[in-house]
Amino acid sequence: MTTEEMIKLNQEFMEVLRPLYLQLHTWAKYKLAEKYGQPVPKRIPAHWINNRWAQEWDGLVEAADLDPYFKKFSPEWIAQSSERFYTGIGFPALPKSFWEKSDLYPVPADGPRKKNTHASAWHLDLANDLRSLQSIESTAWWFNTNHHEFGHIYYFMAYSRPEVPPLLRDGANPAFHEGFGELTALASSQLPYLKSLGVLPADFQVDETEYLLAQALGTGVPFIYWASGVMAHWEADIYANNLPPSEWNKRWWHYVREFQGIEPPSERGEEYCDAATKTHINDTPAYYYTYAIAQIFKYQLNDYIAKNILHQPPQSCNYADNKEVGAFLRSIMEKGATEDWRKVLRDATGEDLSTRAMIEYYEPLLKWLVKENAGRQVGW
Ligand code: X8Z
Ligand code: ZN
Repeated sequence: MTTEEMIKLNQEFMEVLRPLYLQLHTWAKYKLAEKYGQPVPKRIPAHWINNRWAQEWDGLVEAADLDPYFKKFSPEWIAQSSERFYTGIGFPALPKSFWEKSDLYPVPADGPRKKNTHASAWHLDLANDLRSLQSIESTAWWFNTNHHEFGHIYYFMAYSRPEVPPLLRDGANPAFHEGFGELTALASSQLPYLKSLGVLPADFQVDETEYLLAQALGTGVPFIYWASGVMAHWEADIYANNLPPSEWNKRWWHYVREFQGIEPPSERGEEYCDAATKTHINDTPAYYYTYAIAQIFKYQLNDYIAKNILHQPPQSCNYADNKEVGAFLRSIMEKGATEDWRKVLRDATGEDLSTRAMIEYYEPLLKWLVKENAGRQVGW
C-alpha cells in the first residue's frame, strides 16, 4: 500500500468509530474531572490518564479491576497459562529452548544489568529458535501482554514448515502478526474463560456493560486514535512528507489534540521530542499503523469464531480447549506470507477488512454511553 492508501485506511477507521470514541472521551473526562475535583475540561489533560501516551485508558472502571485476582499467581504461572491456552486449542507445546533462551521476568532494579521492559518476540533462525523478551508481573496487563507475545511465537511456529520457504516465513501482513496475539489477549480476558481458569471466583459478578466499558477504554477504542491518528500521521509527516525537525514537537501535539482530544500538562517546545518517548518511534519506524489494523482484524476473527464455531456472544465467549477454534486459526497461520492477505482474510471469514465486527461488539456500550452522557458536553 502507498502512504496515501495507508493514511486513508487509518482515517476511515477513525471516522467510523468516532461516535463511540466521542462518547467514551466524554464519559472519561467527566469521570476524571470528578476524581480530581476539577472543572470538566474540553480536552483531557494527558497526566489525568495513567498511560503516558493515552494509548490505553485503564483503571477508570473500578468494578472491572482484575489486578487483585492476579496477585496470587506467579509470573511463571502467567506464562504457563498462556501456553496452556494455545495447547488447549490444539497447538503444540513451546520448545524447551524457548523456555531456556527467553528472558521473561523482571530483573531487580539494583541488579548488574538493565533490560528493556517493552515486550517483544523473536524468530532468530526462521526455524525453531524462538525467544521472547518480557518482564512479566502478576497483573492483568501482563497476562494480556503475554498472550500477545505468545501469539507471535505460535505464528512463527505455525509457518516454520518445509512447504513455506524461509523468505515467506512471515505474517500474511504485519497486522496479522500483531492480530493473533491481540485476539488471544481478548479471548483470555473474557469472564467465562477467567472463571474456568480459576483466576476469578465462580461467583464473580460485574455488570456486563461496565466490563465492556473497561475493555473499550483499555485496549479497544482510544487506541485507534493514538495508532491510526497520532502515530501514523506523525510518522508519515516525518518520513514521507519531510516535516523539518524544527516542527516535530509542535506537529506531535497538534495530532494529540486533534485526534485524541488530549492536551499536554503544559506547553511543550521544540527543545523536546516527545514522540521519542515511544519505543516504536526509535526502533520500529513506520510500523505502528499495523497495530491499528490488528485491532480491527482481531474483532473480525473473534466475531467469526464466536458466531460460527462457538455459537456464543462475541462479548462473552470461551475458546478454552476448543480444537475447532485452533484448527481455524492454524489454517490462517500456517500459510505465513505465501498468499495475499486480502485473500487469506476473505477465505477465512468471508469478509474483507472491516470495522463492522468492532462496531457491533461495542453496540450495547454505545447505547448505554449515550444515555449516561445525556446533557454533557460531547467532544472538544
Ligand atoms: O508493542 C507492542 C507489543 C509488542 S509487538 C507489546 N504493542 C504496542 C504498544 O505497546 O505500544 C502491543 C499493542 C501496541
Ligand atoms: Zn506484537
